Amino acid sequence: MKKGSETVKRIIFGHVGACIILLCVVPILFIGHQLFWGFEIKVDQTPAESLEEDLIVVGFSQLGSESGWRTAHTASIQQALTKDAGYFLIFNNARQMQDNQIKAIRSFISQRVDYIVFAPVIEDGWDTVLQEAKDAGIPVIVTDRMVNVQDDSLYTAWIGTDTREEGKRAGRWLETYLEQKQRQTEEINIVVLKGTIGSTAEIGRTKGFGEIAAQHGNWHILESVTAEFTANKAKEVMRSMLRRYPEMDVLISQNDDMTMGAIEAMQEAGVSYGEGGDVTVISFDATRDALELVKEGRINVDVECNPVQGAYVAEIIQKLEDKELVEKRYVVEENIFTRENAAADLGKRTY
Ligand code: GZL
Ligand code: ZN
Repeated sequence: MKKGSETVKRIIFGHVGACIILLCVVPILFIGHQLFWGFEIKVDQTPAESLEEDLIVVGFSQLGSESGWRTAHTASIQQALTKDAGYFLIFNNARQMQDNQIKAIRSFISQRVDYIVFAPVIEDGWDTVLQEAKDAGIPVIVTDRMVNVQDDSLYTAWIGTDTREEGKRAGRWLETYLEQKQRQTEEINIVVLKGTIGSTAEIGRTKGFGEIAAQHGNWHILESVTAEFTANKAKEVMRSMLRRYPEMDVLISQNDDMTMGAIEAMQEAGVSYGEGGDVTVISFDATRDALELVKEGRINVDVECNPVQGAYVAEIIQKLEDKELVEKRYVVEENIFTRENAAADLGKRTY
């Protein structure tokens, strides 16, 4: 076989081969890239096409998918902002990183969405990007956690929960519980698993519980450590705290996912917990899985944080569409669950 034709053959097959690979690889890379950045690609429609159907285009920046509560919150927004209800929803999961949320909001601005909805992972650091949204004339609706901005005209409305009240409810429950057990004068050793530092839930629950704890000289918070609202991190942190604080009496865990992780660590260490156990367990969120443990007495009390906020978001958007005034703050209803009332609620709970 002549050298030339050999080379030609190599080039042809090489070239054709490269094209085939490119045709296969490029789309996979594109989809992979989009999925990595958490953009859900709606291949059936582009925002432009959606405009013909007169859909309201909403960019939703969700902070992450760290907990059962978060999953329920996301579902609530997606179930409210459906195409049948007149919306084209662009969803982004920021994986608990503020930079990803800022990138997503900038992308929504460049796509000229009608509204931006976002759950800020922490309270600080939003002034610049929210000013860009305001300059672009795009209303911003904050949901779940709060933003700490100089100028509160940078967002149109906030829907969320009163996390400071949640913290106080936990403290007041502990007061009552200790009185019932005739332990109100005992030295009570407390450890705290905190959520994401600087998030509204962490700030509020820490502050609220702290205000009640400050009224009891015999309550000692031995240590407060963040486990980022995740079960895995909480198991790791709790293992270490169990070794360092064998005298632990109370665990305050700022969400149910961390509580599940902490319970695994206590089971592993042979430490008794819940009703009649050495460690009294106080949790937040009141998700379905956790309420099952409340019913069994393995979690003593669960302070609800209500993730069902989608209907509020839709109501606010509709009012804005009709040029009506909207409230600045919408606080959703929530409860506190113990063995006495957990079972009754489990039947109708959607998360
Ligand atoms: C509370 C919310 C918190 C939940 C956690 O408003 O921001 O984030 O308590 C979730 O489960 O991760
Ligand atoms: Zn004790």
